[in-house]
Formats: sequence, C-alpha cells, structure tokens
Amino acid sequence: MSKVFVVGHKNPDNDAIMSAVIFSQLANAVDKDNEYVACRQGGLPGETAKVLADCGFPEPQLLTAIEPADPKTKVWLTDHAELSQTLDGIENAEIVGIVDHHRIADVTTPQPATYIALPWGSSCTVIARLFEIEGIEPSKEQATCLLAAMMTDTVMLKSPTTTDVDRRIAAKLGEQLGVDPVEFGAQVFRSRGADDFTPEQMVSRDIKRFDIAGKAVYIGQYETVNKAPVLEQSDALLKAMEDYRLAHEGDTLVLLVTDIIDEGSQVFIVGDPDLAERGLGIKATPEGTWMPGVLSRKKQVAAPIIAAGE
Ligand SMILES: [Mn+2]
Repeated sequence: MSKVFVVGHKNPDNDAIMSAVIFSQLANAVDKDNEYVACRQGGLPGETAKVLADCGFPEPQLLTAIEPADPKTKVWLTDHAELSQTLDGIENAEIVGIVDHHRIADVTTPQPATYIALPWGSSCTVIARLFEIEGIEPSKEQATCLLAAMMTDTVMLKSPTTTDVDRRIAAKLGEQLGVDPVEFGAQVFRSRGADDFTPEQMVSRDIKRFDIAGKAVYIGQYETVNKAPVLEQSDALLKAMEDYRLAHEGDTLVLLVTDIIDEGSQVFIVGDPDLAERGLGIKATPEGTWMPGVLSRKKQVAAPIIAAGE
C-alpha cells in the first residue's frame, strides 16, 4: 500500500481544493492498493472552508514541496498541469496521474501516467463524471462539494467555459441535493466574505504566471458580487499590483476584477502592457477597462494574450 498525495494548484481556488478532496475519496473507494491523501498548496478560500466544514470533511493537509526520496513520493495532480502552478521539487515526485480541465501544459512524466483532461467548466465536473463511469453515486456531502466547485469555476454556469456536460451534471447534482444549482452557487459566492480582502489579497489570492514570448505575464482574477467598493480602491489596487509584479520578477501583471452579477471584468494592466493590450484590444489605463462578458481568465484573457505572443 503506498501513499499518493493528491494536490491542486498553487494559490488554490475552490475547484483546486474540492477536486483534491473528492478525487482522493473516489480513488480510495475504487483503488484499494493505494491510500490517497488530499493535500493543498495554500490557504483555503472562505467559501471552501465553509462548505468543507458544513460537510464535516477535514481540511486537506498542507503540501508545498517534494523532497528527494527513494522510492519517489507519489503525487496525483488535480486542476492543473503547469509547472508554474505545481509543487516545488516536482522533479523529485512520481506523478501517477492528473485530473484537469486546462490546456495541456508543461508538466511531464518519465513513465506512463493516467491523464484525464476534458475541456469542461471545472475539474469537479470531470470528477463527477468519473463517479458516473465508476457507477458510484456521490454522497450528499460529496455532491455538495462537487457542485460548489462547479458553480464557482463556471461563475454559476455563466462563464463561456461552461459546456452541456456541466449543465447536465449540475442539474443532476442539484436534483440529488434538492437545490437549484445557480441559487446554491450564489450562496457559495456570498459565503466568500468578499469585503474583507486587502488590495494585496485581491491581487495575489488567485494569480497565475504565464511565460509568453519571453515575458513573464501574471494574470490575477478577483471575483466579486459587487465591484463598486473594489474599484473605489483602484489606486491601492494598482500599487499592490506593481508591488507584486516587482517582487515576482514579472514583466506584466493583468488583474481582472470580475463582477459575477454584472457579468464582466474591469481589467487593469501594470508593467509592460504591450502583449496584454494587443491580446485584449484595450489600453492600460489607471482606472482600468470594463470588458463586458469577460468572466473566464483562461479562455477570454490568457488565451488571447498567449496568441498575441505567437
Ligand atoms: Mn478549475
């Protein structure tokens, strides 16, 4: 029996944590030869802490780096396949599998590994589908965690990353739980405690690095149900962005303040604006630019900026 540490990406969001928690539970039910241990690379988002507590599930254990060992420590990655988002010292680990819904990136393995990636709205959608394939009905608590992560990752099914599979599975989980998925999702968003974040936290709590055309481009996303009080602090936000960019040796930092009720993002850019301006078709201004309909960092922001670098 060997241990497999199951871990989502750095700066974990709800989907990164829930995918590690629920995938490890499913894997323990299906694979009796290994023990899967849910881990996290950082602090829990407020909504995640609340849903886990409501469900009676323990916090995943903190794991941020893998030391050399013989045999190698086994890990299973969820919700990412990028070196910049994975564990420090990942080269010391044996990656036995990945469950993801992002682009195929730069994590590689020397040996064959299970790689389950589908272009759906959340990693938890993929995991809910794995329950179906295994013929296992998720418990009420598991269904709650899966649906919560699906709703935050797809911005209550409004993000363009949402597929028919997400809608079908959300409806099915909602039915099992006796809740309307979107109303349940709004509740999860409200439990986030959005008002108590500092500008530094708004910049750093969900930020990803992309290496594009030789430039380090950081793209952060702060989701809120009410952007007005956030935008009133735009000076402090720009300063926090610039501080983060310098501290992390970034060339560019793009911050999306995403309003999930107004369905769009106010986009701020600091540092070298060239790639971001060309990719997004906007200008870097101190007050930011409102981009209606922009909810997905991956599809509507990162992808066009990456394309601008090609
Ligand atoms: Mn995700």
